[in-house]
Amino acid sequence: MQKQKACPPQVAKQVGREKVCVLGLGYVGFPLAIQCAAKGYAVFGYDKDEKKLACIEKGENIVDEKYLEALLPKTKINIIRDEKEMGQCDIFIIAVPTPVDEKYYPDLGFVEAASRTVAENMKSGALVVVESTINPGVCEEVVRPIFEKAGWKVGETVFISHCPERINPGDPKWNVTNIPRVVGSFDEEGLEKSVKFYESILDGQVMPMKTIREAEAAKIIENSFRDVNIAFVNELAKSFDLMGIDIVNVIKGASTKPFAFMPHWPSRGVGGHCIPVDPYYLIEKAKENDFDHKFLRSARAINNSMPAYTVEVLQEMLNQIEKSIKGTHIGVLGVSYKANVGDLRESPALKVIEILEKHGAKLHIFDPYLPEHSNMKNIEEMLEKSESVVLLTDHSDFLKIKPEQYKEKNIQVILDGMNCLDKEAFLKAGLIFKGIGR
Ligand code: SAJ
Repeated sequence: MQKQKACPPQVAKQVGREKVCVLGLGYVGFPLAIQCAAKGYAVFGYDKDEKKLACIEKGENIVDEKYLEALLPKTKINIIRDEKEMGQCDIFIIAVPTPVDEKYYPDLGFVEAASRTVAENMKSGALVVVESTINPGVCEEVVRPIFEKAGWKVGETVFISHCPERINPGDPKWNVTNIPRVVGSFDEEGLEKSVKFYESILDGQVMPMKTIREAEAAKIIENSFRDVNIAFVNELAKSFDLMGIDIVNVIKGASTKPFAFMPHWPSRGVGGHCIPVDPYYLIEKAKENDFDHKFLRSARAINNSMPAYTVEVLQEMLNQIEKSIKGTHIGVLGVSYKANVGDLRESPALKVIEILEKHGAKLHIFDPYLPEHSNMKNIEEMLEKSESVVLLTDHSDFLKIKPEQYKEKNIQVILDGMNCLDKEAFLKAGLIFKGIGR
């Protein structure tokens, strides 16, 4: 009898390994899919954006994460365009956006749609993990009913968990391969399956929570914690501006305390898809119990007031040279909400730009990461055309511009909306220089 040919190891490994389907291939889902493939899972990706799918099929790194470059060549994401193909998968990760609408109400539409797609196409016994940021109760009140309506029995023919994403875009140290996670489920078996899965793909702690609501709440308080701490220093910045105290130096001083102090920094405002959004999930959910998160609401109001405050500060600076915003050529450095990435979501820079335009400023905008939102080709052109400059994003390139470069273009007023420039050097050069709270 002919000897059975042994499968070469790489094929043998593929036979029988679990299949993971990631729904939502953005800054959360794409790195996760790559990491699962790197750890030996057969990975399938599902997304509504055909352009994104085409790039992934070409093996492109569709997010600005350097650490993925090394993983990409040896991984493969099989794109699913026909939802029925999901029937082969053992694990589903839902990593779709959970934005807030114009009234700051949580928009769970994407999570509901993804849950329905899985519920209609999965096979019995699959594990479904929601990674999208959701408020406490969503898995119980929104996700679970969708699966039960499709005939699945939670804890028997479907296992549902929540493992909140903790991706920090552009972070050189923490990423999907090593960020510790919390995970909660409706039942012991679902929890076990989830902990086993996450321990198999990441080198970091995976903490099982007692309930799925605890897992939902953990993420919300992580980001609300950040929002209120930023609001704390933003309020101090306004107060210390009136007292002539440099808040940044004060925070640096306070940071020498080796315990019980965690520095946050005032700025032109709080942007991004997490920090300014997540607290509203809690604020809105608590209303169902007639509870008013006054503190969270005040923090949101303070942070939302910073773009207007930034313009007020600029107005005072221009007045020192008998100018007003109206008709003045103002250079804007940065549009992105965060340094060294091109991301406009909830960007405070957009709000500052809107107010400056309303005041009749002539804006010369440059963001190297967002050329389509710039009307200047580079820093030189912006300096050439501007009479004053406001920095709104602390991109590394902007920190290299020397005070002399502003001076030689007769730019006298520089507002550092991110407190990232060398204040002393600008003052020494005889420029009118202010930050936010300094
Ligand atoms: N900001 C301040 N002052 C600060 C810190 C941030 O004004 O002291 C502003 C930033 O300019 C930005 C916004 O707040 O506009 C958000 O900044 P961020 O550093 O929090 O950046 P994000 O939105 O990428 O937040 C992510 C979050 N990660 C997840 O939700 C998984 C957040 O939890 C992290 O704490 C954060 O990264 C981080 O630590 O960098």
